[in-house]
Amino acid sequence: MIGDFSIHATDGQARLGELHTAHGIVRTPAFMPVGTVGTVKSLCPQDLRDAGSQIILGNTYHLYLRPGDELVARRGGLHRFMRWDGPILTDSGGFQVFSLSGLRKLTPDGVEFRSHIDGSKHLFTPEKVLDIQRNLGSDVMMVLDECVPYGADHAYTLKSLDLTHAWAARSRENHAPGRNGQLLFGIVQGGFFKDLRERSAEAVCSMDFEGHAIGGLSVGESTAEMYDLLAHTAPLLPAHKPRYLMGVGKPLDILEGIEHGVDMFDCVLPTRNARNGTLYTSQGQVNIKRAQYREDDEPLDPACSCYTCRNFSRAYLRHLYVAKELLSYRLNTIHNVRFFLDLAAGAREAVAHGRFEVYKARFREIFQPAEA
Ligand code: PRF
Ligand code: ZN
Repeated sequence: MIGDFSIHATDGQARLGELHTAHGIVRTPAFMPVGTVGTVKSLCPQDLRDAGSQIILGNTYHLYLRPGDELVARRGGLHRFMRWDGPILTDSGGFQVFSLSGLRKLTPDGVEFRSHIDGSKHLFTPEKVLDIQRNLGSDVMMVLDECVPYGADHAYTLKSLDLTHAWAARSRENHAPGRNGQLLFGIVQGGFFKDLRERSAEAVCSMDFEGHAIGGLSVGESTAEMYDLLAHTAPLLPAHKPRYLMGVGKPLDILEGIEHGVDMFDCVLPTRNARNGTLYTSQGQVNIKRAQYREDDEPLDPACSCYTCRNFSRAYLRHLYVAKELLSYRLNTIHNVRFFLDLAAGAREAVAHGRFEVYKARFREIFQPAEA
């Protein structure tokens, strides 16, 4: 049944699961490539399938502003519009309003903001962002939340948290479990205060969401601080529902999340870094613009079976990058997305065989020394 989440194996707190959505099953732990405006930048849906993507992420904020969620609805929804027939999760817009738009005003009703595109004024309420996500037709919708900036004090974070919880309650009221086959996930916030994380987990997890996200991490804190809060928060979320760590992260961050029982991840790192020439390989990070690759005829990563690695040399990839050719974006993105999807697939395999610790240790050796 849509919304069912079954766990097939565990290894410590790490889990191997399956989430049933209206557009198919997502095997977890899962990485979701980011397709902000209805495209995972430079890739076709076929590329995403070839790379092994099960589910992709879209953004309410961007699609509402352009081309407009009603226009998308008239085209049959986001799946049909962009020709991706697998599951889609849409973020609520809360985070993007805070990170992208100018001049925001928080009120109990919602958040007023100006478009980063044309400066026009808009209001997001908990109900409005669900209307937008229903127009888009995503499989998993996220509630409106406030991601408090890093460094916010306890008083500010508490006040924000109570607003986020009131919005979560209104969201659940607005979207009954199972409506249109669209799942609704709640978001735990609470900044960098453990008592507030506990308060948030208790409130959000009492609202009968189909899954729970951990928001507010990877916002400028140190890795040690993020791991500390993650370790404290993840076990507070009910084990029988999917857990999603929003906007995280580097390969080691994802493995850390999996180790603490997180099931879903999204991050712009593979796609954004692909476009600036930072590539993830089984031997660590490669900066493809470096002169040492000028006449290097080896594939980018001999251990990778993506289209890029099967067909092209490092010398060619460096040339495309230096010449700012469009194909550079595409070939680099194909590889980086594959790397993150393989990372998650490898984790599933490792959990299934009780070998997750060894799997993680291998990546720690490769990525610990220097990682951007
Ligand atoms: N809230 C929402 N989306 C997000 C975040 C959040 O806290 C983050 C934080 N890493 C990324 N994306 N709604
Ligand atoms: Zn590759």
